[in-house]
Amino acid sequence: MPPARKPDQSAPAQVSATGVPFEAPGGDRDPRAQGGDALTSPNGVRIPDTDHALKAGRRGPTLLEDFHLREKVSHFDHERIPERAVHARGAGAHGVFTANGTAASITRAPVLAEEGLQTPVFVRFSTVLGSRGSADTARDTRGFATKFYTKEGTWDLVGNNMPVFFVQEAIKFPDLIHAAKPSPDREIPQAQSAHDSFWDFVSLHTEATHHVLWNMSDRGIPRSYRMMEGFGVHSFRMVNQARETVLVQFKWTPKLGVHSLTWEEAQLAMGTDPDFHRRDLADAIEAGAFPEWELGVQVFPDTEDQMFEGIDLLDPTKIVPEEMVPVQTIGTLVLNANPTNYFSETEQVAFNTGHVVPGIEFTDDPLLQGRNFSYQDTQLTRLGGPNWTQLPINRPHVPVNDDHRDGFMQQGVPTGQAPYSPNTVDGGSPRPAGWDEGGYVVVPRKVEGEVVRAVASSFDDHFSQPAMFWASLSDVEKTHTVEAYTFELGKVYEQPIKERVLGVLAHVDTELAALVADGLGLPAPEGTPAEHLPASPALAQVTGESFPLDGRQVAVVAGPDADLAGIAALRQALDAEGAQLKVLAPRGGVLGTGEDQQVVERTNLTARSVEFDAVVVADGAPDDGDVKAVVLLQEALRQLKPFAAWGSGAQVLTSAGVSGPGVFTGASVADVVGDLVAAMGQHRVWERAELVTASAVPPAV
Ligand code: HDE
Repeated sequence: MPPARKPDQSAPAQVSATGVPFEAPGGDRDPRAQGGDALTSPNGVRIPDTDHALKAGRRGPTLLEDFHLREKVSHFDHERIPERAVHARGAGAHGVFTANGTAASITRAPVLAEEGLQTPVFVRFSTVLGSRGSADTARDTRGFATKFYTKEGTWDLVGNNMPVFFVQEAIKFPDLIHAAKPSPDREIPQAQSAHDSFWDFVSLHTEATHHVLWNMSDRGIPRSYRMMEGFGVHSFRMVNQARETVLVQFKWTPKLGVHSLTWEEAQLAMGTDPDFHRRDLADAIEAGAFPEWELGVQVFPDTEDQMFEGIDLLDPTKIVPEEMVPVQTIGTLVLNANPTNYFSETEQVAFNTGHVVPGIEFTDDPLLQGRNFSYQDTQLTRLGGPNWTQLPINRPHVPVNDDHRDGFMQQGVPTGQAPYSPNTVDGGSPRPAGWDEGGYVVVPRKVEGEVVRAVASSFDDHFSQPAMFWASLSDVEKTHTVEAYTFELGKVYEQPIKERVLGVLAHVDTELAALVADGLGLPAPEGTPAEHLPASPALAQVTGESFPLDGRQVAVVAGPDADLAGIAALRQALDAEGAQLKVLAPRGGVLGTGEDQQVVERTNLTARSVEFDAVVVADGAPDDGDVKAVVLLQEALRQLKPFAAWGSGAQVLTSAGVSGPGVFTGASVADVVGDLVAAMGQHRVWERAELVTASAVPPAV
């Protein structure tokens, strides 16, 4: 063994990635941030000119000697890392999770069990199919991945906004994704499931029926990441201090309710604002309307067969209705800070379902077992090696002493001579930690069975749960779901694929199958719908319940002669509800002077209906029939948005053909604002749904 390093041979103090010492970087400087006034090269040398290459003569050849040119361009050449194979498009935020203590009886994980404990988190929301630059509002499942930086190590809860999955086994995942991604020859369509290979796959894998139905329902086009539920999908095993176990399924419930876009809004947003969800999340956090969710669990006894009343808890295509097993709230998540740097945080964050903490264990769900391999594996390519947990956003907030050494981009400088265990050279350190020291000691469980490539017969029922989901939807959601199937299948070229999908739908519900067939101009398919559990009201989105308006957007149509004091009063009233007002006028600039002055935030050219949850017309707004303003009002009418107008603003609505339920007019702002706020709390004016159709222009109310 070599002698210990002498004090006078100690290495220089560590510096941060940006070259400054970790301790006391000066001022309020973050040592991770680049700083200093002078432009430098990556090795810290000050650079006098970054606009011109070093040349032999002003019009002469560029010299290889120009290290600044070489490094600048070369670094740029390598700026991109591979995008995620799935979930490439995403948006993230920092936050905090606070446990309420209810889970103490079922888990020993303090992050969930310790009342009042606050754990920092980073959450990344995503679409699944599109590339990193694709539009946010595509019809798709949304990812809802949460990294908890707990006192016992990092825990990643990598869920979706839908509680079921397309396939029951991980080995099917590459097939599913190959079928759902754009065609291999032309690479179209981008971020869409409306193409032959997707529908070919799901019609041949009827286990996908349940998830497809969720995708075709309004859940596939959320209004906002802030208005989505989240689900862990799999059953997990929880272990308490007494080493007793239960099975649980996780659910995030948004404070703002679950709401969706209309298909027309989703399509418009893809053109007018492809960053719709990303912007909504960042703007809400920026405005202090911090998004909030309750984390809940459904708890099941950990029986030998891991079933609950005939529902296989290991089958990720099944749910247990909340009416059978209520969701118990165990904590609250608040997202309160936007990322500082998109790449360093949202792009480099890497989740691993295999990262759990003591008190949370896996089940034998074959999808989960496969995921536990995949997430670690994919980071090796995407983040360039096994040290991805050392990236700032991925670092555990607890000491790490893992005996792992070396590898690309190793950022630690381990000391000691014995990176193996057990050892005597480093005095036996690090040593294993048992249960009492917080070690991840797996609760023994018995497993026996024959080695087979097969699943249990309890995985064979592919239709009863989709049938239950369909039966649980409100009428308006059913209509949207029929339209979504009809749209997507209408984009499919091969008739046999459409017919096969209709054949599948016939096992779900006769009316659903017949309506979609009718829209496609095909005969209604034969088939007997599956028997199912009673409808689960918890699965419907449109229920009459009212929700807070945090971060909602309202347009006020105005112009040079508008009642600016009224606009100021409206803004104040909406501010009190957490909603934001945007002044819309024919031209940009400022309206009025003095106290009541209003900045024009959108012009008729830059605004589109999808951006707003409600539209108000001010007294004195122009009633000149400007086609862009009229289109905005008519679109908002079709999209079932609440309207209000005061004074002469009411005439602007009438001229545009806007009337009927959810249109509030009066002499002053005070006359209309209460009704407006109440209607926005319902998300849309659902009573108007039957009166307007997407093709009715001018509207037929
Ligand atoms: Fe994923 N999934 N997945 N997935 N998944 C990835 O990991 C995979 C599945 C989910 O914001 C990848 O780091 C397999 C279910 C989210 O960074 C990859 C299987 C659920 C995210 C991967 C599944 C998810 C991913 C791609 C079938 C919901 C984005 C990049 C067994 C419960 C996380 C990466 C983020 C990402 C594999 C199924 C959710 C390739 C093999 C079920 C939210 O490893």
